[in-house]
Amino acid sequence: LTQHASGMDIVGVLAVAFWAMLPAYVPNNAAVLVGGGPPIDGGRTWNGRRLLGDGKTWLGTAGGIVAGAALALGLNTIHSTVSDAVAGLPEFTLVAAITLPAGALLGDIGASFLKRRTGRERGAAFPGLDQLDFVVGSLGLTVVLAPGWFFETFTLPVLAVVLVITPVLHVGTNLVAYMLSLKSEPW
Ligand code: CTP
Ligand code: K
Ligand code: MG
Repeated sequence: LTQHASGMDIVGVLAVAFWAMLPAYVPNNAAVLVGGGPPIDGGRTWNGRRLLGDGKTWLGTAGGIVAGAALALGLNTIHSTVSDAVAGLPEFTLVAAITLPAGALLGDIGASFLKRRTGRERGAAFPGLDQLDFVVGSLGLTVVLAPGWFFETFTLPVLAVVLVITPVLHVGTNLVAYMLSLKSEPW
């Protein structure tokens, strides 16, 4: 296969962005599947509203982190094979394999906190925040705890592509989950 000696073409940038973010994309969907049981906030309220709400559970959070980390380590095992076709795909360090999904769910939890503070009930939409909370969380936690891996992987073009494809993928997967009756709202 031909590969340009200098720079990476747009397909390469897209591939790196998607590959690197997969462990951050999966946890929210995994949480939908395994979520349930005691909520993280234990039912506590603040100014008459739930701290986070029943939609943020220990089980969903743990399941999402395990799913995302397992995916990252799974991608590592096929890395050498896939690298023959696509150059520049990163291998996940153990720390990045954990911070990507954990940060994604932290961002989602932070968004729920903001939703409750702004009077939105569980499941209410918060356009913009819904699509980007987990990107900010996963990239934020990763840049802090795995800065070397972060800057090696997320060059400016890759970061730009992540910010464009993430909302699109988020809207698409949630719509599919809704149509499959896995999720009660299409966002
Ligand atoms: N979920 C969970 N734990 C998490 C995140 C999600 O158990 N940390 C599960 C819950 O069953 C949740 C569902 O996944 O209802 C959908 O997730 P999400 O849309 O993020 O939660 P909402 O129910 O919409 O709640 P909120 O308004 O607080 O975002
Ligand atoms: K959410
Ligand atoms: Mg929701």
